[in-house]
Amino acid sequence: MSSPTERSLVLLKPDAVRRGLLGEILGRFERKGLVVEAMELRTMDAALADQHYADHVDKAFYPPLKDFMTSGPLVAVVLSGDEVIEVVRAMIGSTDGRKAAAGTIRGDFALSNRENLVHASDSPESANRELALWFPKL
Ligand code: FUP
Repeated sequence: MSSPTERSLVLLKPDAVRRGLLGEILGRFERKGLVVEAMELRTMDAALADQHYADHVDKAFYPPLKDFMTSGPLVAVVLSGDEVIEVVRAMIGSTDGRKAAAGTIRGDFALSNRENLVHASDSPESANRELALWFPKL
């Protein structure tokens, strides 16, 4: 028996909305063969930011990150597909857009360690936690 298809929580961050890159980014995921299971335009409030970034709240970079993430609407997406968590992480590239490999989303479109366009779950454990936070009814 095959295991159920994996899911990842992906955020197209406020810079992606402001820069008009939603279609470009979503199109890459669609062309890869990943499936959009749910999608919503939302604005993160302070409480959701603190929960979503629970591992980072005490770090020096967190206050400006929180300001950025709550600065305007973002698009929250549930993607599914075979090994979607690892596949999407490879497609977005490393955190710092200046160092991310060309061909990745951050490598092609971001020049910042903070405004890096996309969040994606980095493990099955974080995917479960983040999916429950963003899409509790799913
Ligand atoms: P990633 O999983 O690649 O999004 O990276 P992290 O979980 O390490 O960091 C989460 C977010 O914090 C990044 F997307 C951007 C922000 N960040 C900073 O603003 N400064 C840093 O030095 C590191 C991360």
